Amino acid sequence: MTNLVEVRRDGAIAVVVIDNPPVNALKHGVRLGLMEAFTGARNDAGVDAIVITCAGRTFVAGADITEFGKPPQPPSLTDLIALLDATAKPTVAALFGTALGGGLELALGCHFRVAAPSARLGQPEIKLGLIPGGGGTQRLPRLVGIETALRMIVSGDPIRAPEALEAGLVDAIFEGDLTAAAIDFARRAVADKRPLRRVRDMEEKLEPMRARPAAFDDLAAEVTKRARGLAAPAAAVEAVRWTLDVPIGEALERERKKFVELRDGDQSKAQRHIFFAEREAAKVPDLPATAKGREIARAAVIGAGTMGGGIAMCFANAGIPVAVIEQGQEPLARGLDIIAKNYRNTVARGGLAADEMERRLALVNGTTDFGAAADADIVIEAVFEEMDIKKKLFAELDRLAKPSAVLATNTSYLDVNAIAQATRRPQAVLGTHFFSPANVMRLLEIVRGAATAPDVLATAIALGRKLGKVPVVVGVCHGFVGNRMLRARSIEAERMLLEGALPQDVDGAIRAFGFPMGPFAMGDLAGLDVGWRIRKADGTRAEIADALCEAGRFGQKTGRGFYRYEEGSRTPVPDPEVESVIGAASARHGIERRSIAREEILERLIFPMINEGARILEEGIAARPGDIDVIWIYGYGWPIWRGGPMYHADHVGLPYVCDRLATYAASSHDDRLAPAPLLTRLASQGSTFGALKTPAKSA
Ligand code: T1G
Repeated sequence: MTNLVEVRRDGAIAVVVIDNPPVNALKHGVRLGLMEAFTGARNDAGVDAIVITCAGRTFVAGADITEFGKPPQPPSLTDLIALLDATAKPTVAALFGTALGGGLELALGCHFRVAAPSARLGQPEIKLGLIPGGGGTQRLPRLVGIETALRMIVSGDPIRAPEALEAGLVDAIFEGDLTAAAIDFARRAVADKRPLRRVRDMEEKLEPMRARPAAFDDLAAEVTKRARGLAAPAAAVEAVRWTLDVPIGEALERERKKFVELRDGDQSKAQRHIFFAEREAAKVPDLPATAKGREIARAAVIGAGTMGGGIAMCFANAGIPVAVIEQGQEPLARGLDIIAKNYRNTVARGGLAADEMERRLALVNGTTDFGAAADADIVIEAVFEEMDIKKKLFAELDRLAKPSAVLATNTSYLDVNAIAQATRRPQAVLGTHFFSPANVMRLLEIVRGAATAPDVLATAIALGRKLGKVPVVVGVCHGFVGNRMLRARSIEAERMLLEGALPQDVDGAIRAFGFPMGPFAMGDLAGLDVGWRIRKADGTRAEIADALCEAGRFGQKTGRGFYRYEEGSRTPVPDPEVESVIGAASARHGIERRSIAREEILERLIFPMINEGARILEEGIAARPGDIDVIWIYGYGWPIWRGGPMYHADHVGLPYVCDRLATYAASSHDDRLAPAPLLTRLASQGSTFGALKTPAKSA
């Protein structure tokens, strides 16, 4: 017996315990141990029933993702489940923590499932660009019905034990010692000679949809609405559809085949890269393990504007009381109204219970009394993006906030060190850059100042995770990581307009690549005047965008920007007026306009970003290429199935990226496009960003 699986006897009950921390993933050694344990228990006349459980904090959270892409080693999960299927003794799975993926499928191979009240059960494979590969697409619908199963499999989101009980996924919920309860459940099943039904033989819950197959199409259309570009959701729908009319034996083989196809495909490889990159991003190479985060029991947000309101909702959503401090009653009332409206909309969509909304609203205390920040454990400033205003505010906070408070700025590009120097405690200052809408976007760019103390940094990372964000630590530079790379893209986008492209050409190219929105439509959404004010402040120009702003075209908020918008519509409509503004600008520069191929447009939008990413790694502003990928996926809409800009660069091939950049640098006489030293070096060594050691700066 491997030390990953142990079998204990409790009378005639064999208790099989998996012990593979941290999440009891079904790696090869575990599968070997389970095969031996199940075979032994099945063949042991002294064993009446089998209980399967785990040591540690959770039941099996899935197959071992690190084994994907390596040669498969028997036994497989399907072999284990087939053995359970062939066992004529009651088998009971004791589910606690997160029973996910292959872990839930193992439990679906048992006759009974019992759970702890806090257990969460799900098939998250879709988030890795996969479908369940251990029978989940066939057994789950047989237990909970096709609709519930399809929603679980296509969303990848787990359900809680009470909901699982109601759906028929678990047979009972037990407080207290779950293993003891499972053993007792097994003993009673033996004593009561409970019929041993294999899930694979259960068809009754499939009948309602078999009677109305058209309803399946409607459901499939609804659950795959937001799956643009992703291969796995359509594959999951197809697999679950087999429950309507394909015998389970054949359906399981098809599922396995489709699973392997997706597993070996580019999309899943990219999504698995992000799974691990996201977890790596929270580990700061030089942050001592002794750096413990401070407790955040109360928060304060300065500014009730779009960002301030969204940030306040993050705290309320996490159950942390938050004071929202605004200068005047009128802007405060406006900010609080927007918060309440956002919650009401979520309740109306069924995304939140009304009483939960009331509970969260009660945690938001709006005030014009700056003193309310005095007892906050963290104060986050979200006021106007002007350095003097920020410095004055931080000097005030320095006097007012309690000694242990963390002072954070939500600036999206200003110098955090300069802001920190406006206080006598720069070690307590850092950037917490949320993305709009802050209560929705998952990225939190944590900007580490030169003086930021380790425990202050640890506090922000832990808080980011508590707020349900993906925290990524970056250094101080203009625009940090995301906005700095975005700027490189915007410069090239504007240049292509001068050379011959139109906004819809550029936006069309990047939408086809997988982004939800192109740079010009995004500019119109955010408001062109925002960038205009920044450019005026730092003395830079964007010829066409400036011309549009001078003409009062600020985007959606004025109904005209790079596009025009019908009354009440957010659909960008190409506008001949913009075409003439662009044409005039080309003429002013003596540029003969040409049609630019979509592939060139895409390369000129993405390769300068990759190049800037390489500089960011050289300067140590980001510790790993994976951090940059996570930032672009969770903050800027980079399609997850393409793994992020640095992963994509490796996928395309660094020598090609270098070559194209050199060509574009020469044709546009822009040295910034010349390949960065790190990029050139890796390309010449035949190496990749993926192979870079952490931190990349010293690699
Ligand atoms: N395989 C390998 N490593 C895993 C893992 C897995 N399935 N899950 C987690 N880890 C590592 C993770 O990288 C981290 O490592 C540590 O465990 C703690 O994780 C056939 C094929 C369970 C909700 O998709 O969602 O089954 O950074 O930091 O926040 O159909 O981990 O410490 O070195 O995330 O408490 C399906 C993936 C697989 C679940 C816990 N299962 N895991 O969250 O801890 S595909 C999943 C999670 C499958 C079958 C198919 C979360 C968690 P390190 P963590 P956490």
